[in-house]
Amino acid sequence: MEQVHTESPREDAARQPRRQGAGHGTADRRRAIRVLVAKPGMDRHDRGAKVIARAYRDAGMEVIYTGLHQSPAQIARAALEEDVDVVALSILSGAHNTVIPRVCKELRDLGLEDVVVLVGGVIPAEDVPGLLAAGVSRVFGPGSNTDDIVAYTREQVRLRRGDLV
Ligand code: B12
Repeated sequence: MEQVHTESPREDAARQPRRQGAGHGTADRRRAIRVLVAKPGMDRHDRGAKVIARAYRDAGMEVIYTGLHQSPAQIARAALEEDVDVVALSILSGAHNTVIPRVCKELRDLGLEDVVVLVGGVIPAEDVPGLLAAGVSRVFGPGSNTDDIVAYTREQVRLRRGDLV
């Protein structure tokens, strides 16, 4: 990965299969939300990814940014190694229909079904249903409010951790 760790990687995560039910324990409910911000494919538009990474960080979340040009397998592997709650994919290249479902599949193949997958960038409205069917929780287009994104992300993680307050 190219850059930015807010804390050191969890090395043990790479060697062990993901815990069954991870995220549902009391301790897990209290831990800071961990977000992998990723740029899949050949897209060089990185402003949106950096805006989102900063918004999450300012909201107290732990953020790992992959940098540019990540393959679906690299993104899924990073999600496993970093033990994240959220994979936040930013894509403006037009390749979303190909790349995003592959990321979702790679995550499933690694047993990461409980990770929240969010997508943002330039995504035509007619492509959104296909991305949701592939496993994406929600798609955020240009002009999306970062407070709304942070609030939605918190809510989704809370639901997945079984914290229904
Ligand atoms: C700036 C820009 C560039 C810059 C990029 C600089 C950079 N380092 O990012 C430069 C000049 C390099 C560039 C190059 C190109 N660009 Co350009 N670019 C733009 C432009 C004008 C603005 C993008 C931007 O930075 N917006 C500001 C950021 C903050 O907004 P954002 O990324 O949309 O993010 C917001 C939301 O989408 C969302 N979000 C984004 N990511 C995520 C992720 C998550 C998880 C969440 C929750 C939310 C979220 O939240 C953010 C805040 O609201 C857009 C047009 C547009 N209006 O979008 C075209 C645009 C993206 N570019 C386009 C094109 C075609 C290109 C080029 C191919 C042009 C060329 N022929 O060379 C190249 C491709 C370069 C490459 N290899 O990728 C097209 C893409 C078309 C498509 N997808 O179908 C667009 C849409 C222009 C157009 N209307 O045709 N570009």
